[in-house]
Amino acid sequence: MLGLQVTSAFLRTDKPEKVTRLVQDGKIPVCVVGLGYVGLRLAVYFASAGAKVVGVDVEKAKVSLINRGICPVRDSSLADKFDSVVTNKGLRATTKIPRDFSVYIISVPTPLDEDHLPVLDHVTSASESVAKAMEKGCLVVLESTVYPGVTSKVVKGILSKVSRLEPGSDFSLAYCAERVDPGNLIHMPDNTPRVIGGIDDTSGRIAAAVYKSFVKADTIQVDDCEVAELVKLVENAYRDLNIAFANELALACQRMGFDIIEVIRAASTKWSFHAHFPGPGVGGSCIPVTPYYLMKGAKDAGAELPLLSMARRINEAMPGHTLHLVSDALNEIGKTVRGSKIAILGVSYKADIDDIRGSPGLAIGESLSKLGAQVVFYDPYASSNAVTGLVNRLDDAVRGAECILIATDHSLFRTLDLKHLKQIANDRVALVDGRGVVSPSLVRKMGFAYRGLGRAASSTVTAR
Ligand code: SAJ
Repeated sequence: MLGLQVTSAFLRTDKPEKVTRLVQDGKIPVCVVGLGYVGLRLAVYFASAGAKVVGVDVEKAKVSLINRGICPVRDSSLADKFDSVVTNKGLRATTKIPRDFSVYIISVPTPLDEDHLPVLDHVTSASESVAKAMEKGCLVVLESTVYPGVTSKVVKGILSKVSRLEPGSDFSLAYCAERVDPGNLIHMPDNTPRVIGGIDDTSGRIAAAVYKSFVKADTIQVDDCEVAELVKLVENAYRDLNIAFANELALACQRMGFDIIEVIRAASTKWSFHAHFPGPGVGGSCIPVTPYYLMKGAKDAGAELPLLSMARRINEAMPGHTLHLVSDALNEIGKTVRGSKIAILGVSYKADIDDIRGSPGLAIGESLSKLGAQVVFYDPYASSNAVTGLVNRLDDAVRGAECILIATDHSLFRTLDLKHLKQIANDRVALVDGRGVVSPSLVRKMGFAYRGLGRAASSTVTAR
């Protein structure tokens, strides 16, 4: 590994393309702090571009899995690259932040507390650990989703205080938001543009050069860290707003006698309509959280974002609306929630991944259990040690059930053998589709009592 003085010379003064090449040649080593869904993917992509990468995580079990060549997350879009970088030793994991690395990238969780206020504890503690390990001439990048000012005030303050190095002249500091969509096989880290902002122009340029070692798409350098931090919040808040619009429309369509899925599909034939669909809740650790970071940043500056908080209220109410559909459908077959067996298909927060953080299915299941239902979960992506009441076989979940609730739009739930499920369920059975994945007319024809989020309770013609 090049001595730090040399790399720091490259890092601060040399042509950016040299930095890119040195990263790819393994001469500028990269340390990724935090190996969650985002950090692990980042470490793997840097390593697959040739970089020497050390991944750091507080979870010993995760570190040992990675060093044994076992990917700790089930994500089809990561599996192959992970195997190749671990076999050729491009990626090593540890619990201790290595000293005198040229590049440290912090990618740790930024959750909310019970009052929906941002929690920066992981960011501050990671910054302290990096500050103790870093030397003159290095680059530090924050990837975690934060509100404007965290990089240039909170992180910069900790790094300079603890390392006693001068930001800018002694080390570079930038913000580069992660743009990861777990399970997405189209938008991958190497073909997704990245927005980068530095505490100064040089920091931004160097950070862009480091990311170019694996990012083949554009690296867009914006004015400073604050702009880059705000861009990330805007991207995700935009999504939360549009999901709320789809959810609000869905509730109206149920009453107006329309099928929201048909309406949105048809509307999305217009060039300026970006389709979002209703769901039983907005899960994950990004979309439901980001709007609160944006509201906090705005509020600190005396600005209000009422539309965002309204959207959050709409989305946070969707598990309740879905529960109502279950109760309504059960009533149609002369049953109540209390005493009914309810099979919930899907605990992952979104299709075709194993992440259950903020899972709408689990939230609804918990409420149904409290109302006296016998709730059983089935999800081919989830593991039974993470979910109580999860069964490994679909038939075991559905056998004797009075209600089937589809809570996640896993691809395989679009081709369920409904005829078979009808045969093994209770003789009178309801099916509630929270994701618009089954055909209402087909389900009704099979004799299910059907309810669909955003779809009229009975056939659309009679309801209008
Ligand atoms: N959802 C809906 N209706 C929709 C889209 C999503 O109800 O039309 C629900 C999902 O089921 C899920 C939640 O919202 O429960 C979040 O869905 P998501 O696809 O946005 O999932 P995330 O959290 O993985 O979002 C990621 C984000 N990446 C990160 O910041 C980590 C976000 O940047 C992307 O916009 C998003 O993927 C994407 O575009 O797919």
